[in-house]
Amino acid sequence: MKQLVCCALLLSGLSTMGQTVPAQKDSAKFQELTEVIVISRQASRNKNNNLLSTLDQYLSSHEQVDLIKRGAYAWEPMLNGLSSERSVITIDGMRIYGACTDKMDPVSSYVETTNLSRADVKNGQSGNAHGASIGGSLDLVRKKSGFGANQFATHIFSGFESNNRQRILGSDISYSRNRWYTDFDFTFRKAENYRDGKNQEILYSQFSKFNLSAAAGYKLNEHQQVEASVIYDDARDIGYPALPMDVSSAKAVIASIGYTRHHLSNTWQGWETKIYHNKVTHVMDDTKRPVVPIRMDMPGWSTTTGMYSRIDGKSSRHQFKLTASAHHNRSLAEMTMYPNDPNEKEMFMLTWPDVHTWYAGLFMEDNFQLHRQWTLNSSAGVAFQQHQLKDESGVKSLQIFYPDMQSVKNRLLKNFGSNLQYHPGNWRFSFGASYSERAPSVSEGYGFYLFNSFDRFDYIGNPGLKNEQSFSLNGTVAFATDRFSLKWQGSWFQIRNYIVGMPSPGLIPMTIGAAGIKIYEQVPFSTVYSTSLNASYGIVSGLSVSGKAIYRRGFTNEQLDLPMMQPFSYGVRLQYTSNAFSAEASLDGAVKQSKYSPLFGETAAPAYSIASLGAGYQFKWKKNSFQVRSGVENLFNRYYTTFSDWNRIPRMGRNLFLNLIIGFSEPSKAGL
Ligand SMILES: [Cu+2]
Repeated sequence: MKQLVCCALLLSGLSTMGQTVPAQKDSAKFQELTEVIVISRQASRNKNNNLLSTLDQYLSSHEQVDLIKRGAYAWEPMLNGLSSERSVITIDGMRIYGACTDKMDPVSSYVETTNLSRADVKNGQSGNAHGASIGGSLDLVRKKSGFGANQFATHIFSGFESNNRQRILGSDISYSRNRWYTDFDFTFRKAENYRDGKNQEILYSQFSKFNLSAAAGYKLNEHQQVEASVIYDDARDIGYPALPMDVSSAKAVIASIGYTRHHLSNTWQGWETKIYHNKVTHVMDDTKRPVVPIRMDMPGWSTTTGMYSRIDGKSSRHQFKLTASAHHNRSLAEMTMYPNDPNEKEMFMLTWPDVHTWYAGLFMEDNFQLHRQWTLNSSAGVAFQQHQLKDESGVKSLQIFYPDMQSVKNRLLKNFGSNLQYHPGNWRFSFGASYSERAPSVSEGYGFYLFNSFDRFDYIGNPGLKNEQSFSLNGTVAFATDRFSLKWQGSWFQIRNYIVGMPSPGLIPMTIGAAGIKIYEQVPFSTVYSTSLNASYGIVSGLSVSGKAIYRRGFTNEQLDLPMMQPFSYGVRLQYTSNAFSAEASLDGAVKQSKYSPLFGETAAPAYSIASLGAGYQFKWKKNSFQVRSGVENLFNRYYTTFSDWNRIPRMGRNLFLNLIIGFSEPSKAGL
């Protein structure tokens, strides 16, 4: 094992792993602070060997993204080691709130890779354009065929994964003309329970998902266009082996209409306005579990309506962008407990007492070309947020704990930051400092007896929480030639008034078997830092080796370790590509976790290393294209669990996958 780590360390001096790529040099300067995860299957920059893998697997390739796993489905993304309340996930700039009190439905669980072209990651305060965030933002950018190609294209894809017998089937169709385009796609996935490296079946790890998406655009004239889009996502029978409950149904409808105008003047280059609406329904229960102390139903609903308007422009040495956004969300969740004794009355309570969130914000970005090799990126924003509890009985319940509590709470959230970049030759140096604030989440503010199966405490929200304030520093050193690239990144966050659940010994929990009650409180500050190194080297034409190494650490002002922090982790990948053929071999692993949070119920995640192989072949025949990919993940069937596995459930053992993608495209007759 030691040898493996050493070997990985040596090689990690070398890559850009997976499909993570720096934003293109020639694109707008704003892009330089954005990291891009390529998802589109048609893009040559998509380096993921298993093209039909879930979005979660795509996201997990990025150094800044960690995913908390409660099973095989709906992994919860964390940015820069900060929990998901501290960052914002959007779909094409649209805000969506999950409807689960137990974080079983992150925003990323309501889309499919077929819908998306890429994911844009912004770190820290620079991710404040669509919501108050301190960790950063993840925008899932939809795929669209666009105007003008005069062509019809379609793909049919099918996949199989052996370990959990996941079947994947889908299709996309796009039709584009000079004045209009339409895109349509659907994806269906169904998986049984997976097996770990000891060939044990992980019960309740099955899932099925159907996703349908349609989009259309119409060009009003040379510089104006309207676009409409809808996504319908319907997942059923989803097991969460790390939790005591499963989900019988998780549904989302996500719709938007947008208007874009180009070239308003020499200064103002583009203006985009979008209005959107989405509704999420989450039905959580324990009907499939044979033995439970008490039967429970816990459905949740979340509805969000919003808009944003963004204008960008340039003058001699400045490029600037202004985003105004507003949204309203309604979150409601309830719990009904059915005692085993039929003579006892069932118990009902609101776990999210009809919480309404109003948000309106303004965010400005400027890119100033100071000198040929020097650039200064600055941004600042301000937002107003209101929480309002509309359910009378919910307010009364919380008033048991907080007698002076008001049903309305207003907050003002501010952020600003700067990033200085220096580009001498093949080198790039960047250094930034920023400040940002966030409001407590719905659960942190108003959650009522939310059971956490990791530390086994019932959590109660605290409406009196102050805003969290984050001071952050970040730095990048990168070097790139045609054959060799190296990138080091580091970030440091000091978060004041850090929100964390703390045991409250006098109170009695609701959940049978719970260890006690925790109330969300604020510690004076917590510190979280991350560092990563990526390198790649082209050995000969077509053959390259790449590596990465990541480490994160987080602790409070009293030196208490924060949970879910990535221990030193590494990856090495050898890739070969020719025109038609591609192959890769990779090794990923981590050392034993030494910093973890017993207060959160954590135990040290052991060291592991897993190997994977993959190969692909593609060819064209007349108007058709064929693509076959195959591979094996966890080649040696290792039994392992990682720092981000909830309750340390074991991960999947050996898994063979097969992808088949058939495309057909035809230039259509000119018209319209
Ligand atoms: Cu749930």
